[in-house]
Amino acid sequence: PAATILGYPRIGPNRELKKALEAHWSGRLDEDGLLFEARKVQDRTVRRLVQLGLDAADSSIPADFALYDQVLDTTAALGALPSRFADLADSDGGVGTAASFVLARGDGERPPLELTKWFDTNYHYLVPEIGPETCFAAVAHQLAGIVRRQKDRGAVLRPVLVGPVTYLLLAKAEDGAPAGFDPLTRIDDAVAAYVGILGQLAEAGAEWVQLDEPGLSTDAGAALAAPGGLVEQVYRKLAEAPVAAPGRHANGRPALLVTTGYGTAGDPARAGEALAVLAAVGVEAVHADLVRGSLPSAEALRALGGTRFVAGIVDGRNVWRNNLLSSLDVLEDLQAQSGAAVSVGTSTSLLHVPHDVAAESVLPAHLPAWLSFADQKVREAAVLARGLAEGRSSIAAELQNAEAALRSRAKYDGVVSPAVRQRTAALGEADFTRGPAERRAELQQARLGLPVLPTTTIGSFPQTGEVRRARAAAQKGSITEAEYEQFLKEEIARVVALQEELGLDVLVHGEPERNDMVQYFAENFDGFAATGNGWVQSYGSRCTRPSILWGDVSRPAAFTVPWTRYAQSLTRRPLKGMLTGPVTILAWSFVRDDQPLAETANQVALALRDEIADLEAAGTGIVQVDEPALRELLPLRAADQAAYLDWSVRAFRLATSGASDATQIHTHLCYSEFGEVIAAIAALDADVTSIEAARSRLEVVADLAGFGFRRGIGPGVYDIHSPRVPSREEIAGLIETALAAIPVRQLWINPDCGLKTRGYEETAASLRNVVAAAKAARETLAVRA
Ligand code: THG
Ligand code: ZN
Repeated sequence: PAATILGYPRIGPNRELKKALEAHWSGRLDEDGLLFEARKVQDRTVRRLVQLGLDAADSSIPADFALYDQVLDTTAALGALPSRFADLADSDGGVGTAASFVLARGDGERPPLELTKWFDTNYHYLVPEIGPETCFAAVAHQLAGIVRRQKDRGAVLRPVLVGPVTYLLLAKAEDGAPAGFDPLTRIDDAVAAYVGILGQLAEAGAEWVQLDEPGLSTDAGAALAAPGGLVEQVYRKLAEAPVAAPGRHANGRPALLVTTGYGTAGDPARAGEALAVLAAVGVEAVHADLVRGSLPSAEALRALGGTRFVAGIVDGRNVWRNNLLSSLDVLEDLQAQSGAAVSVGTSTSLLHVPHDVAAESVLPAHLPAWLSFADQKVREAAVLARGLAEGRSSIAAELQNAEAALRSRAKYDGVVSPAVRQRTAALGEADFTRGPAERRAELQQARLGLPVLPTTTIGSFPQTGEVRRARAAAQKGSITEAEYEQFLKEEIARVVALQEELGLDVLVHGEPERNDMVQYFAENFDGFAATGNGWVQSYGSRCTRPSILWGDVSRPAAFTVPWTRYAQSLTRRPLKGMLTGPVTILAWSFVRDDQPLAETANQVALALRDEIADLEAAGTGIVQVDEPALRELLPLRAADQAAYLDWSVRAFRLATSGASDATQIHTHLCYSEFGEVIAAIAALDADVTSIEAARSRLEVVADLAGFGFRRGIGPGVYDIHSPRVPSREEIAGLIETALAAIPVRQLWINPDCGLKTRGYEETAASLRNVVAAAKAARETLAVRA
């Protein structure tokens, strides 16, 4: 294939698959109905990709149609059920659609497979659980069925699986496996099953199979990709597989395309070596990410020999229009240097970007021409492939259009704002530093007068259907702005009254005015635009609509202040102002690619700093700046992590260090695997940090104590990820655990995370128990003292 993509958004241009899945899970659509809807999305995708320039006859189109998650589908194709789900297997070891949803969502007493971030993205996959006894079989029935059906319709697709090395790298040892068990020790059994799957797919009509090995771009995977290593052994076996099926290749198996992505596969100092290793054992095509990863060396390119090279030059992770001219320069160079045939591809699957810029109606007029969503990216790959094959003149008009768009972007008003540039250029160390922490603590305590073990929540209260309906009505104009504001005020008043009644010490306004904690800030900052339909899958049927940060960022006017001030006017207890931190704002948006992230982060930080100053001026004594995504952007390679942590911590400090020493700065982080970033979290220098902890039964307090964490800390004592109401005794036990490791004057009592997704009934009952447990602990402490 001359042009291809690694994968395409699966959710449907109008979230058709999301809606069908949710209808199915709620009982409104049976399995046949769901599969019918899923096939409609698949057929539409194939039609659309042909329209956009891919060839339906030569395996250019990936069959990448997971209903929930591609790692889950690989688990299903391998029949690799964890023992706790062993009963879900069909008679031949297969895993059907209903069974796969049990893995994804759990049932009755069984929790689902764990969700974890897919590399350094905002997509989450279901973690395979592998033990010494896990079965591996060749049961790729669904995938083979898709290939067969599309073949009947005239399209020879290229089925996609997660490759065996990455699959086991991403897996965790199942509960009950011997201590230190490494899923990779099961590689031979897994490879044997992949060999069988290649046969099943060949029989279904596949001529090529795509095996995704992005795991080779991590430190752990890179170590396996060196010559003579595990990757070489695995792919030699797959390439030599004795597959008995009618196909084009000598031994009957389909041709193999091995993709990498999310960085440089293998040793970054020897870029391309991992690809040469794969080529040498007989893999027919290899792919490299040329956006995040390095260009393969000339030596590696020569070593590719007859192996096709898929150049991942169209960015699968961001939305900016490709610089076709500079891409073509690179591609021509690659073609000249490698004996290999070069195809044009995407750096990763297009899963990470929305479907189509043309479906946008609310973007500011200047933006669409600068952007490329999935459909535009497919065209870019096709155009580049044509330019490479037929010469620049064959794509002269496209090159010119892309150039014109880039030029207009570079000089557009607001892309560079002199006022913002002057401000970042003038920053000095003092702008990143607050007064001594002990002094701050004294001033804050004198001002706030909080009891020991102060209780609070993370910020959001349940977003009821009523709140969402009111927001939608305001957007449509079916209620007036004044009516909407009145509605929000009543909602805030209710939430404040509830917290007073519950007896919480530090209150919040509940955030009913916010849709998404990043989009809300994007809508109120200059240099940012929100999309209308730019949905991107986050996990399963859940999507987010990342905003687009296109210009220099500043904050034209205070926007959280009116809500915070109103809420504070209703209570004498301290009420927190709530902001989202600079790193999270970047992590959950599409960010301009024409300057370093650190520079953009500082601009966002200054906008937040302005908002904090206005909150202080309005009398707010506590401001929380959430950074749930601080760990998300952490680079995959250890060698790159220190530089990232340096700029990200500095951005947080820049946002918060304009606050007076008497203003208490809180932050919230959404994860409990704390160890690797604990020093960075301490360096944020927040006065109080709340973290997720309840699910791991407060294991994290040992890390905190070991590190010598000095500031206020609120390890969550109420797991808000489930509707379950924790009992007072249970919470009391967690507080005891915390007190055993953390000095009492540092400890805060709070839930794990925001309450946005919970219902009011369980929230009130749970918070009542949280407050009661905290009060009981205070009394015990007073007696002991
Ligand atoms: N906001 C943004 N990005 C995020 C999160 C967020 N990335 C990481 C994490 N949180 C992802 N988790 C979720 C959780 C829930 C939903 C999406 C991502 C979700 N989405 C709604 C849906 O798909 O129906 C749509 C929400 C909406 O209307 O905006 O429930 O919090 N930016
Ligand atoms: Zn959280």
